[in-house]
Amino acid sequence: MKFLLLLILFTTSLAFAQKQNDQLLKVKKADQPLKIDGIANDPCWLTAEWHPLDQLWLGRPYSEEDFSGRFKLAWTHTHLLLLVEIQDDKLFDQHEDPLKLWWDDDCVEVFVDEDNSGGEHQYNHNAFAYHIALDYNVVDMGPDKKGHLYNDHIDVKRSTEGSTTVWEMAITLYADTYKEESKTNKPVALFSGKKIGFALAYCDNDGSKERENFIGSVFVPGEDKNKGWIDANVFGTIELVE
Ligand SMILES: [Ca+2]
Ligand SMILES: [Ca+2]
Ligand SMILES: [Ca+2]
Ligand SMILES: [Ca+2]
Repeated sequence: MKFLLLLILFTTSLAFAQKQNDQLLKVKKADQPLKIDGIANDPCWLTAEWHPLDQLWLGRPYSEEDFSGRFKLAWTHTHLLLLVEIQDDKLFDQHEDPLKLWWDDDCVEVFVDEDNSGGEHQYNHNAFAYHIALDYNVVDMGPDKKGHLYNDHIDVKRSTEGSTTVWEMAITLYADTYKEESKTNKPVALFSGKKIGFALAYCDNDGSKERENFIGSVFVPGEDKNKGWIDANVFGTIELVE
């Protein structure tokens, strides 16, 4: 009986949990389309401000040589634009198959909730959690509870010099009505004033069987901080401005 009560309390708290918009970033519009080449000399990157990627979601405290990261955002009417600068002492891609344990290879993870609704998204498209691998494969879990490639959602290139990797991406946004089997999923148009649920993370592995660290861009309250892949309420919010 006690267990049943707890279960009811837990499920209702999930259902009524509201997206908080306290971790808000304003994102400026780019005047020109991006040249996706992993080089940050596009006009929009010269004026956009850096945001830290420094919240430990999983793993042990790390040194600056092991990992540090920061990012910039911009937008056009067709794409959300993202620049990620990562210092990582070893790039590690142990699984050649992009759909095998993709989160245990070095990868950038982009969380996008197009309508900023928040809520549960583990096996649906209320939000996407794109894992972008070193070889540019883009993976998320589909409604069939399996990994799928969404390479046509993100145009990405990286450049690596020493331990610094610059990732440059143009992300196409899709609504929660997205269907894997459909050829006619329509991208969502972006406009000034639009709010989008957003978070960024990096899975750092330098040679272990499983990822060593998982570092995110937003503060997640509570003990379990690895919630982004299930719960879009923990994402930050971005607001598109001119
Ligand atoms: Ca560029
Ligand atoms: Ca590392
Ligand atoms: Ca949503
Ligand atoms: Ca690494």
